This record gives sequence, C-alpha cells and structure tokens, in this order.
Amino acid sequence: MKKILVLTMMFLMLVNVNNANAQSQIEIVVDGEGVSFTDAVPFIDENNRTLVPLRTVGEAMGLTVNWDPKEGAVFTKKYTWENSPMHDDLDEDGINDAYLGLEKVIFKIGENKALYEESWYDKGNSPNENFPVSGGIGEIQMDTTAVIKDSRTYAPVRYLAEIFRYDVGWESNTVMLNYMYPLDKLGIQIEQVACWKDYQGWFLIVDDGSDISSIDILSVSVNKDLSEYSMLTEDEKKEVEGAGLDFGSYRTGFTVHKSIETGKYYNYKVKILVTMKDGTNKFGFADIYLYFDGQGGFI
Ligand SMILES: [Ca+2]
Repeated sequence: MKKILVLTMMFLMLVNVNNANAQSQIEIVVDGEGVSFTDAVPFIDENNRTLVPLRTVGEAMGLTVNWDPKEGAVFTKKYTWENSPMHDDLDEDGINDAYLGLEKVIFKIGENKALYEESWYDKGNSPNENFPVSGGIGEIQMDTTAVIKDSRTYAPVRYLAEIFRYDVGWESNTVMLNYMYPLDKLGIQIEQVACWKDYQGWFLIVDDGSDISSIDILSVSVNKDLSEYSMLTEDEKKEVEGAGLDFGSYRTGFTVHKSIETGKYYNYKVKILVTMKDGTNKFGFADIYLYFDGQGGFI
C-alpha cells in the first residue's frame, strides 16, 4: 500500500548534517526569502545541534502553528485535491481518487522524538464526501530533544523541514530550506526506460512550451544509500529510441548504477534542480518504487 510507504519514506529522509560555525549568528532562508527573527533566535545546544524557534520557521513554511499544553508544539498543513503533494489510486482502477489532505507534526518538550500524522481524503463528488479514507501515524527520531526557552519551542529545523518536503542545505552559517515539488507539479513526467540488474534508466519528459530551461540531478538514493548515477548520453537516448520507444519531446534522462536483486523491492529518491527560462531555480523530487522480477530490459 502506497500510504504505508509514504510513512516509511519520512523516516528514511532523516540524516545528519554538520553544524555551521557555532560562533556565528545562524540565518535561515526559506525558498530564497530570509526569515526574520525578532526576540527568539537560533542557538546551538550542548549536543552541538542548531535549534531554531520552530514557530517562526514553521510560519515561514506556510504551516499552521499551535501550542497545545498537553501535546506540545503542533504544526499542521492542509491540502486540497488541487494542491496536494500526493495523490493515490485506492481502488486501483488506474485513476487517482484520493489525496494527502492533512499532515501534522507534534514536537513534545524534552523528548527526542516528534509525532507525525497524515490523513488521506477521498476526492469525492461533493465537499460532504471529503471524509478521511485512511491515515497513519509514526515517530520521527531526533538526535536531540525539543526544548522550551523563554516560552518558545526550539528543535532542530531539519526534522520539521524534511517532513514537509524541504531540502535542507548549509551555506556557511545559513540554513537553506527549499521546497521540493513533486515532478508533476513542475510539469515533468518521469518514465522508466530501462531496468537491468546493474543499471536502471529513466527519461524526464517536459511538455513543449514549458518554462523549464534545464534539469539537473542533485542526488539519487536507493533504499537510503546514495547511489552513483549519470545523465543519459546522446548515444543512450538513440539506443532507447532505436528499441522502438518514443517519448516525444523529452528533455533529459538519467541512469542509476545500482546492482539490484531479483525478487526485491527498491525505493529510489531522486532530487532534482530545475532551472526555469527566467533563470530562477526550483527543487523537485521523485519517489520511485521498483520491484525487480529478474527480467532485465527496456521498458
Ligand atoms: Ca481509482
């Protein structure tokens, strides 16, 4: 079931990052906009982790932030069918009928784990039918605890950011958070074109008239481990087309150099940097599940 895989994905994304210079003021930039901190500013705790005032960053990410005396700091994001980052085909008729409609993350003070909840909704024929059809909860293990300081909740920004699909990067003393769009929201279609036991290949297809100028792969991980990859060469594109496949006006493609075993499942996470024709950048991600039946070939 895809919804269970979604939850699993959340925990796989959590990796460590080195801290910036402890002496410097930490700056946070969300989608290119600097976050203004007033009285509450980021600081580095005794575990050498950068803790940020969660409310300020959460609001900059467009999240609804509430303090619940019993639960802790609660961050929620609601989606509609149109703007949801994930859709699913629960009755397996080939047409998506459900969407991720609500995500909630709760940081409890003094605990080194946060709680994650998600709810999926039926597309429905009327608003009255938009009841949750499935959901799930999980825990996010953190490497330090959420704390209260001057009545503010502080925790590492990575956990909040990655749950809500932001890429987290450091540039000297600045934390860069960039929203990673699902590829379809960027107008990019991803099609697997080759599946061999030593390598797997995909096309990234962009419609004619798109505002996209170029696509670069930032990283590929397979079952959590970073994997070698290469962009498709002109020769490889010709070879695939020579196999009788025509994907129209594709822009580029990539090959992942991963040895896979027959009868096993693999989860590929691909981070993509898109440059638009106006020179701006957007981040994207593809989350691909693959079962290898041992029959290598072009798809
Ligand atoms: Ca369906």
